[in-house]
Amino acid sequence: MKLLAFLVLFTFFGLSVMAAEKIGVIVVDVQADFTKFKNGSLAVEGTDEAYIKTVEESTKKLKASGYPIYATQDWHPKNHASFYTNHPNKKPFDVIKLHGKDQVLWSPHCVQNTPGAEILLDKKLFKAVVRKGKDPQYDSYSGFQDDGGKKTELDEILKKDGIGKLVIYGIATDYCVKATALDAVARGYKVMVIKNLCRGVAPESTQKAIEEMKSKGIIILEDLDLERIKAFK
Ligand code: VGL
Ligand code: ZN
Repeated sequence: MKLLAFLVLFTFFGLSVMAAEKIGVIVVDVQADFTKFKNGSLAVEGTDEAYIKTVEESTKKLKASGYPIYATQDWHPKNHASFYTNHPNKKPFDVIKLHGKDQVLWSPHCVQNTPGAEILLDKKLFKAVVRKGKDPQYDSYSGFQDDGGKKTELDEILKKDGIGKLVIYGIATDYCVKATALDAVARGYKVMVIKNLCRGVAPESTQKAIEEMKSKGIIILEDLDLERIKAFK
């Protein structure tokens, strides 16, 4: 009887602990509008064709190593509150109060069903694509939830797949990569960010974002390092 109880408990807890330790990869917002490569409306510095190729090659290597790959996709309605064009007398990068919080105003970008919203990597790489920023009233830098607290399906998908550790990279370091990585830590995931596979909107906030992520226990890898990822504890 004791042995049976032990076996049942071991199987249940042992397997659930093992399952929770799997590594997943999140490619954040590698979309046309954020790139120089595609002349995007919110093109981030350093997002040329070579960058996209490197991100694609790195993602292929991670997939070939057996890690499931997920993508986030900024996916705004035309009337989204983060677009400066939806506020009178505002210009790009102005900051307003929205629901009591600072909101940077952006050029319209990643409008649903437009070429600018397209993810630039082969769609077959992804186990799931999670769209965010769909509510016209709230922005959503994090892939997990928007600024109004409404969750996406990301956490549920990762939990269902037994993912406990995340490798994260993409655009932009100082906005959606940072928010997604910090949110992941807050939800109990262990996180690595690959710095040279990320690009930031501004140098200063990008440097700050790296420091903030480090201070929250996120491991910053300079480049793709399959050995370090394999040894991710
Ligand atoms: C992002 C600004 C506005 C991002 C999304 O993907 O980092 N930045 N929307
Ligand atoms: Zn956006």
